[in-house]
Amino acid sequence: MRRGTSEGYWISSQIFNPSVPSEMSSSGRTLLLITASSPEIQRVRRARVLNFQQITMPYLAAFVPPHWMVIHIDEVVAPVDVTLDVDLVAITFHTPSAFHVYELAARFRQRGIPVVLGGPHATLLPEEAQAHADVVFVGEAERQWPRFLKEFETGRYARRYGEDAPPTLDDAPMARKELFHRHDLTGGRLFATRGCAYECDFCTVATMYQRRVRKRPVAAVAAEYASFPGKVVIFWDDNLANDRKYAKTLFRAIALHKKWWSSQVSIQACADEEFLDWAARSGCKQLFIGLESISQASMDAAGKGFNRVEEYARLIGRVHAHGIAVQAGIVFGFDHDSAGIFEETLDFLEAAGVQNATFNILTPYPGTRLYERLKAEGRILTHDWSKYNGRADVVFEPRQMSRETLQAGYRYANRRFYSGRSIYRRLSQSPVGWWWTLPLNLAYAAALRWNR
Ligand code: B12
Repeated sequence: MRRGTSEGYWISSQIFNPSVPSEMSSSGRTLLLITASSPEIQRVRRARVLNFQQITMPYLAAFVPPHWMVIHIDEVVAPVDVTLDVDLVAITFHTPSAFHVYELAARFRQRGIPVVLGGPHATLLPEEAQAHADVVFVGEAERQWPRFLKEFETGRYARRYGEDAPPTLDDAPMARKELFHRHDLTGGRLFATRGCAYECDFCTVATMYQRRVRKRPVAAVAAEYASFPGKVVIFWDDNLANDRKYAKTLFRAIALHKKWWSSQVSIQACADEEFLDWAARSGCKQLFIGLESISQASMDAAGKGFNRVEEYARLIGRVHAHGIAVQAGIVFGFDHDSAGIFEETLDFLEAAGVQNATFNILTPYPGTRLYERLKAEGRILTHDWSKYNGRADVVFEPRQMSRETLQAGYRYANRRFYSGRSIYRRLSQSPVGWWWTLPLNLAYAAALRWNR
């Protein structure tokens, strides 16, 4: 196995020299896996300092038979060379990269190379994706992906693959780390569970995973966790606290490895002292919590009324008391949001001493109840998917403010949160993990200024 050529490809099986394409297929077939990220979304995300590894393709690679050579290109780190001589191309993509991916697919298909599309957007809009692909995967692929590869080798395969019932994760393999693009200290990425028990109206997860939460066996997750050479691991779970009993067992199993980890959880878990205690003891350094809004009316209307706004400050305090930093997920643009929401939210985050935040502009992704409602109300402004980026563009008509106010409010939130005054206020209010939260805040502040 080898990795990280100067061209930025991550490949397996044999030395890969793009200038000598005939070498590639000599030992079998060659599969090109692409983790797509359009130039537009990369521009929008420029101010995000951390360049995270997506595991979807290294994970799907683990199902590929050994006689295939696998190349992985993650567009966050390298452009796709559409002249590569491969037998099959498979692409995973989010909604904002859809048009870009359709162009990429066309370039390969013009050369007679079959293209398979899958991931969130293809799952939510399979008919649209089908017009640009030879094969479309709808939803999860644990059972159908290996079946398709076998059928592909015989030359007889279907145009569409999907699962009637979501697969169990009992035998989920480890992702192939040699296909990761990050090999530094922050390189550990895995998932323990899949799906979310809730169905908030703006979120696509319930539709993508057929409203079912599944868990990998604790021993398998602990073994994958231990296999990362670096100190820092992120669980890419939708909600690691879906089943708190499972989570606590997992925390006990990983504690002995003395690594640091982070994941996404719903705020109710923060009322569970035992959960926080074991999270901290097992090395949890930060929890990403979907606070979404400090307006209870917005949370109730979005089907996330279990987020009790009056409890936020106390629960964040509990997380901090366990030495765990908080990254708040915040969304602006709900129907109950008026122009005052930006300042009120920032006042709250500063008073609560929140260490990090991800701000989003409400975006009605297709397949969500939010999309259906706004469409029925005639409030969807565009179907240019590249604008469904949640950061730079407003794609619907907000109820209580203009589009410009929403955009300006989003920018204000980022600028104020990463201003020297706010960083000082927040981190002195709660100095938890200041030795890493301070440099990270300063790096975000610099990146925002640089990309203004
Ligand atoms: C980790 C993560 C990230 C990371 C990782 C890096 C990345 N490049 O995406 C970060 C934080 C950077 C990120 C960023 C973004 N993300 Co994100 N992210 C996730 C998260 C939480 C987990 C994804 C994951 O790794 N799952 C684990 C793998 C194993 O599962 P999987 O991807 O579902 O794959 C399975 C199947 O779907 C299928 N499959 C998937 N793709 C393919 C392709 C083929 C060919 C086949 C056969 C099968 C297949 O097979 C797998 C096995 O069953 C998801 C939520 C979710 N559950 O999907 C959101 C999610 C995918 N993200 C989302 C969004 C919107 C974004 C951003 C646009 C946010 C923003 N405004 O910037 C950016 C875009 C980034 C980019 N560069 O393009 C949305 C997508 C909605 C949509 N309609 O597209 C999701 C669903 C969150 C949500 N709740 O709505 N994200």
